[in-house]
Parts: sequence; structure tokens; C-alpha cells
Amino acid sequence: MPTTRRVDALRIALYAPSDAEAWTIALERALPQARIEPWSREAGPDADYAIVWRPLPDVLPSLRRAKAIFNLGAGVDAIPEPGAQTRAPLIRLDDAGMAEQMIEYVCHAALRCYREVDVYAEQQRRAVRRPRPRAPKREFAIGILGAGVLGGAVAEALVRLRFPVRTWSRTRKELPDVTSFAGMAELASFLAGTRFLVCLLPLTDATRNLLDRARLSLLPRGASVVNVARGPIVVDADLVALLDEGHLAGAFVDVFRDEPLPPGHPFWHHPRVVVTPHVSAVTLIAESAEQIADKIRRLEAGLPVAGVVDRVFGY
Ligand code: NDP
Ligand code: OXD
Repeated sequence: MPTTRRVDALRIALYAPSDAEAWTIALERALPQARIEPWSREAGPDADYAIVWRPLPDVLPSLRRAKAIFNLGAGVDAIPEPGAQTRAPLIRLDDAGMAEQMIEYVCHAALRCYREVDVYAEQQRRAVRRPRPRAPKREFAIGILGAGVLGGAVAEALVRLRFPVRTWSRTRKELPDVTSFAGMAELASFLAGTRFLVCLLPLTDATRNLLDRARLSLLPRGASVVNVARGPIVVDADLVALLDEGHLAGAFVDVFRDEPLPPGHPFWHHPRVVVTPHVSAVTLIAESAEQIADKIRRLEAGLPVAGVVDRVFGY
């Protein structure tokens, strides 16, 4: 008779440098009979699954038996070339409570800009009352770089707020009331018609330094930029120069080349840059543990799971 492995026999190695205790508790709750063990050189080779965040170079090669490796985040850029380190599929978080947070962050930024909150704040500082005409929404096109789990959810929310919304992705999308642009050939026209740019791309070889002076200059004068994806997608000095020259009106920056953002970086004190400390969508431990547990159960049952990273495209 064929033997089937039960979920309760599984050994799971956890490599979570921060919040390890909270992750262990949440995973034990989500997978009550599995053994959750902190990763070690000894535990690695026996693990059926591994759950990692920013693993040091010796972690992945030690996972000789792992059937899958779960990344404790949506972005997998902290795991360069997972295929070279392990044959097991790398699975990222998809949504797990992050889409709602991204919607909040981006809608706040878009409305703050569209409703000219900072203009009125400046008037208030000078005790001035000067109502401005309502800007036509059709002239406030919002462009989202990335139309995946998060970009797609943000696009839908902005459509509900009746903004004209366009997305740019590698492959073409069909989201209701969203204009889809795809591939490098369509990036310039996407940018040229975008008044408010939101970056929700993964960091890969193809997206590193994508938003440099040449590309940001394609945005119309007075455009604003939000980076909630990864710092190295934007060339900081080019963004600051275009703000200083008045081509760009403002920026919301949540992610940086070096985190935490180093003291003395021009973003800190720039009057038209809003800095937040990588909090636009934080990883929620209970939701993420539930999602990982559910995927482990599906994999054990031989079913497909969402969020498997494509080794060729790197996201
Ligand atoms: P997805 O993989 O679901 O979506 C990625 C999107 O980017 C897809 O639409 C994809 O196109 C597109 N894309 C990738 N490469 C290219 C390219 N070279 N040219 C054009 N389009 C491209 O990812 P998520 O939406 O879940 O997350 C996006 C990113 O957000 C993460 O990788 C992470 O870096 C960041 N993030 C930031 C957080 C924060 O707190 N600041 C929190 C969570 C995530 P296609 O659909 O055609 O494949
Ligand atoms: C993520 C993040 O990628 O938190 O999940 O940035």
C-alpha cells in the first residue's frame, strides 16, 4: 500500500532573524502538528519546508530535502539567484493582507496630491484663505508600474475613486476601466500620459535603475512619484534633480537603496519629499502564517499554489 506523508509529520525550518518567536507561535497555530524549528546547519538538511527572510548565503544551500522555500515577503530580491542555491521552488507571499495596506497608502498619497492638501497647508502657515478651482479628474491620470497582486489591487481601488488609471506590466492586462501598457516599447507613452506615478514593480535586473532622469523626464511637468516597491528601481539623484528643477512636483518614498535611509540623504529634508520607513504594506504575521500553512497543505496534497517565483524573470 502506498504511504502518504501526513502534514503532522512535517519538519519546518524557520529563518526569521526578527520576530522569530511571534512567527513560531503563529506557524504552530496554523500548522498545529508540524514541527517548527529554528534554522541551523543541523536542522537545514532535514527540513521538509523552509520559511526564510533575507537568508544568509549558507541557509539555502543547506536545505537539501526542502520541497519548497517560503519567502516572508512579497519581494524576493533579497534572495538573488535562488535557482543556483537550491532546486526547491521559491514561493513568495501574495497579498496576505498587504494589498489593503498598499491601497490605503497610495490612495492617501494620490488624494493628498489631487486635493492639493499641501497647497492649503502652506496657505494656512501664512494665514491665507485662497480657494482653488477643482482640478478635473480626467487630467489626473494615475499610472501604476506593475499590475500584479498589489498593483492590480491599487488600480481597482483608484478606479473606484474615479481616477483615470493606467498600468504598465511585462504582459498585457485586462482590468476593468484600466488602460494597460505592456513592455519596454510602451513605457514612454505610459509615462508621458501619467500625472501621478506609482511604482509597484519587483526589483530585478530588468527594473533596477529603471526610473532614471531620462524616464522620469517623460512624465509631464508637475507630475508626482510614489515609490512603494524597492529603492534601487529609482535613481535618487535624478529624482531629486527633477524635483529641484521643478519638473516634478513631489515624491512619496517608502523604500530606499539603503535601509534605514542614511542620515544626510537628501530625501530626509527635501521640502517636497515625504519619507516613510518601509511601512506602506508591512508583513502581517498571522495572515502570512495562515497563507503559508494553506500552501503547504496544498503542496502536500499535490495541488498548485500561487506565488511561485519564476526563475527566469526573477519575481
Ligand atoms: P507581482 O509579482 O504580483 O507583480 C509584479 C508586477 O510587475 C507584474 O504586473 C509584472 O508584470 C510587473 N513586472 C515585473 N517585471 C517587469 C518588467 N521588467 N517590465 C514590466 N513589468 C514588470 O508582485 P506584487 O504586486 O505582489 O509586489 C510588487 C512589489 O512590491 C514586490 O516585489 C515588492 O518589491 C514590493 N513590496 C513593497 C512593500 C512595501 O512595504 N514597500 C510590501 C510588499 C511588496 P506581469 O504581470 O506581466 O508579470
Ligand atoms: C515585501 C516587503 O516585499 O515587505 O513583502 O517589502
